[in-house]
Amino acid sequence: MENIAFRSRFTNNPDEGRLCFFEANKHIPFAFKRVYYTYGVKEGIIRGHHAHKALEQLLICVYGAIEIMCDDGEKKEYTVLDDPAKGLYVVRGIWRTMKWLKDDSVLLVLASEYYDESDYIRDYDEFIRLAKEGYWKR
Ligand code: T46
Repeated sequence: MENIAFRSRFTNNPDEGRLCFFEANKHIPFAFKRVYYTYGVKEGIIRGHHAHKALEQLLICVYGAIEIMCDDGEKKEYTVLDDPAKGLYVVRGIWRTMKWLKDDSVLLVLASEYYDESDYIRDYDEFIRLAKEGYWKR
């Protein structure tokens, strides 16, 4: 996992806010084919509970605060996303959960591939078995 800070531009008037941007293969390490976002989630809700065989993603909390748990089969890492100018790059073969720390936080995700349910591993025991077998070269 890697934390990525985006380029941020802002005008002299702070009331006008900031504009953040990133470009595929330049500011983030892959070309994305899909964008999705999760919203309308209440505080305390935990989503995810799965890993991906091949998918790489960049997670950005564009509003609010969300805790991301990443498990590579050996250790767990926790990252709080609460800055729209920062993202978390999640590589393949990582079991993840996303916990909403504030009502209505919005999670924006850039994905390296189109949606494919067969890329998901939704059973934790199967994930651990594949990780131990070396399915993902770490
Ligand atoms: C991930 C985390 C961060 C689609 O039909 N197309 C899509 O592009 C996506 C992302 C989902 N779906 C369907 C599949 C399910 O029937 O939408 C439903 C909800 O998906 P899921 O329960 O997997 O949502 P989350 O929030 O647990 O996980 C999502 C992504 O699926 C996953 O890849 O890494 O966000």
